[in-house]
Amino acid sequence: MSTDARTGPAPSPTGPLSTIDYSERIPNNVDLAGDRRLQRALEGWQPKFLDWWKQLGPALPTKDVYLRTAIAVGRDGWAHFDYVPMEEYRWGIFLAERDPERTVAFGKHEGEPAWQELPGEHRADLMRLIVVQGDTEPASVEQQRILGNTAPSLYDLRNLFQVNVEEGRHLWAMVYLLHAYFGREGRDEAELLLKRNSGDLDSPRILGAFNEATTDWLQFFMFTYFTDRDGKYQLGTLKESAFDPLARTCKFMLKEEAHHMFVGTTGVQRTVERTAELMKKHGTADIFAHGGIPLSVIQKYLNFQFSVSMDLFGSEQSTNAGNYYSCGLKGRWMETRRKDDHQLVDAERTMNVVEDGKIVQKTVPMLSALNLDLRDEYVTDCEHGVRRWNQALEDARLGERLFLPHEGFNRAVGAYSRHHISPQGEVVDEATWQAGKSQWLPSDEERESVARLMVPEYEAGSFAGWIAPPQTGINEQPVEFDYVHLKDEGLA
Ligand code: BYC
Repeated sequence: MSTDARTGPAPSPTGPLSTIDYSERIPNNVDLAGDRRLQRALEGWQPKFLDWWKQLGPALPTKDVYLRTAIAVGRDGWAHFDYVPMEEYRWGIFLAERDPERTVAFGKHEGEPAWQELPGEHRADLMRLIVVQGDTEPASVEQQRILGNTAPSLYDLRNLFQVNVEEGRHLWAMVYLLHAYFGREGRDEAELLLKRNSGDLDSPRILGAFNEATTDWLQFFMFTYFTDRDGKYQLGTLKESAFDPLARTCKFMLKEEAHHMFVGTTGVQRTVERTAELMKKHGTADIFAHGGIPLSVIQKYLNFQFSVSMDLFGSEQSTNAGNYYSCGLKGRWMETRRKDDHQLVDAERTMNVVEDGKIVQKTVPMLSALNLDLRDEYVTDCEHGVRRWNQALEDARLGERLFLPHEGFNRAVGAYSRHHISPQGEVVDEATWQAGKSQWLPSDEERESVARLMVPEYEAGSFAGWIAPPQTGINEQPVEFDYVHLKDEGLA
């Protein structure tokens, strides 16, 4: 197949309208050609993005990858699969369909038509939210840059690359908003999104979890389970925004996000399944020597990624969050399904705080605690995966179980950040924390032992020994499908 045939004009979608125009340099469904200035500005940013991708995107050289690309923003049109060379992936700008009847669902503008233009008074706050969101997208690609070198299978390698190209597209989504609505300042911020880098001492990414190294594939699966899930919840609140272009952008991003979390849920599950198998076979929990990852180490990875992802919700009590809500900038999860006044001026709730060495509850205004409201929804969702992983242990007739650590464990942001809390939720002193840390979080040696298991498996249908194969392949292809064509034939 020629490159043109692979990446040329998109087939007609079978679903509803708003086909994405692939004849443009920047594929889009926002009639970019109708705004020459904006088009030129974004075409000026495009080569910088491609340079960044080349330098900090996936390091493994590939010929082409079996990827999903959106061809229309309709029910059926958004997921089209084909082999695509990674560097020729068509990153573009896709917004969900506009609903001309849409009104603001909460806050002081409730009932008014959603905003098609940017209100000057909310310009700074909206830009901040868009920049923070935008900053996470390239950060995750940078964090995952070298994972391709140790992929446990071609199936997993494809999934990694799918996640990477979509995070790249999510960056495009935020850059479009910055260019289209925030003038020179927006263009400057778009440049900075490529200048800050994950883990860079001088110019790090904005949020903590996006500066942590993704050391190995277990960490990647935990990241896509816990950290991408923060993405799901944050996008879910921005999807409610009165600023309609932001709402429509996030609505479309959420569709793509679902696959990322699937990669995390099933990746951890397959790791647990293999661990259980090896534990039974060898009659021991200490299975590093037998080529598997001990359950205790999986728990420590879980503890780490859950706690740094909890930090991404900000402080439990935040006047920022209350203001965003009252002004209509950022709603709550499932805002329109909530049965209350959508103003919350008199509403209250309880939250946990540490007082005199104990965790106690205090009552606070609901408006001040909206980061916590969202985090609670997130934690409930996180529990589903843990139940699923424990089912795998139960199916293997093992007594051990995984669990989410206490919300206060290992926290750097919010009410617990000045205290030490054990995974079981006990407030502990500095000495106990230092002594306990090695039982609760992965040590350098454990990370090295995990890294030693990360040998690449590039033969179609083969899987590294530490992980079980998936139940089914991607897009109804078999598990042994040749998902990635590697550049150096010697690698495969
Ligand atoms: N690390 O008042 P507070 C995703 C800052 S993930 C470092 O509590 P607020 C994805 C905070 O910025 C979703 N700093 O914060 C996943 C603020 O700084 P400024 C990303 C932190 O504003 C996987 C200050 O502390 N999207 O999409 O109520 C792969 C005071 O904090 C951290 C969003 O986050 C931290 N963890 O809430 C790819 C949505 N936490 O402003 C992608 C947009 C807080 O005083 N962002 N700070 O300089 C927001 O809604 C809010 O900015 C936050 C913070 C929820 C993050």
